[in-house]
Amino acid sequence: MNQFSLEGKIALITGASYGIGFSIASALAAAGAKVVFNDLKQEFVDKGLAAYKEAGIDAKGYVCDVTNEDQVNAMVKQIEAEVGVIDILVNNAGIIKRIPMHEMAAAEFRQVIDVDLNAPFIVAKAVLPSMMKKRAGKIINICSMMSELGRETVSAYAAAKGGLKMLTRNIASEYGEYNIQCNGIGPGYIATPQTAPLREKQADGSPHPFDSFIIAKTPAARWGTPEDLAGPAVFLASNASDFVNGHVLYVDGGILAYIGKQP
Ligand code: NAP
Ligand code: GCO
Repeated sequence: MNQFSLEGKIALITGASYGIGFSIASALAAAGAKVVFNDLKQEFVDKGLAAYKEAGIDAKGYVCDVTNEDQVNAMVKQIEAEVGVIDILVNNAGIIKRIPMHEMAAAEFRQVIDVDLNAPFIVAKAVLPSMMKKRAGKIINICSMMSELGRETVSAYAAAKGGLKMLTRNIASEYGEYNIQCNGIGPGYIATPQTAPLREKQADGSPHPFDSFIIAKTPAARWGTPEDLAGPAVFLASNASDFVNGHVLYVDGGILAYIGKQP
C-alpha cells in the first residue's frame, strides 16, 4: 500500500483560493484527495475554482468566514451532504497586521487572534465529531516561525500562532485515542501576497531591507515558495504520519537552526 496516497479522502483547506492554501490543496489533490476549500467572497472562490480547473483539479468551493461559527457549521454540513465526511482539515486561512504593539488598537489585536487562532478552533471543532465517529482524521494547522520567535510589529500574529502551536498539541492530546492526528506546519518566509510588502523593491531598485535580511538568515539563501510546503502537507495528511501527533513541522529552509550569515 502507498502510505502517501490520499485516494478516497476528502480534504478541506480553508482560505485556499491562492497562496499557501492553494499550493497545499493542489498537492493533496495530486496525491488523490478530493479538495474542497472556502474563501471570504464568492469572487475569490470563483477565481480559486478557475485556478484549480486550470491545474486539472475538480475542486469544490464555498463562501465562508472561518471566524463565524454558524457559517462554518453550515459549510461543514453542506460539504458532508454534497461531498462526504471530511477526512483531512488544513486550517490555512490567516491574516497578519504589522503594527507596533504600542500603536495597535485592541480591536486590531482581537481581529488577528480571531482569524488565526479562534477560527482554527471553530473549524476543527466542526469536523471532529465525524472524525471521532469514523475513528480516523487528520488536522493540520498552519502555524509559523512566529509560533517560536517574535519580531517587531507582529505581536498579535505571534500570539495567535504561538497559541495555534499549543492548540495543535492539545487536539493531538485529546483526540489521539480516536486515531485522529493533529500536527502543524510552520512555514518560514514564503513568497505569497501576505509577505509581498516585505519583498517590495525600494525606489532606487534595490532589494527591500527585510528581503536581504531573510536571505542572510536562511541557510537556503532564498525565500520559500508555496510549493515547498506541498510534500510536508501530503506527509502529514497521509497514513505515512499515523504515529506523528502534536508535532509542528517547520518548513523554513533552516532559519530556526541558523544564527545568520555575517553581514
Ligand atoms: P495570504 O496570501 O494572505 O492568503 C490568506 C488566505 O486566507 C486568503 O485566501 C484569504 O482570503 C483567506 N482568509 C483570510 N481571512 C479569512 C476568513 N476570515 N475566512 C476565510 N478565509 C480567510 O496568506 P498566505 O501567505 O498564503 O498564508 C496562508 C497561511 O500561512 C496563513 O495562516 C499564514 O499565517 C501562514 N503563513 C504564511 C507564511 C508566509 O510567509 N507567507 C509563513 C508562515 C505562515 P481573502 O483573499 O478573501 O482575504
Ligand atoms: C512577518 C511575516 C512572517 C511570515 C511567517 C513567518 O511579517 O514577519 O509575515 O510572519 O508570514 O509567519 O513564518
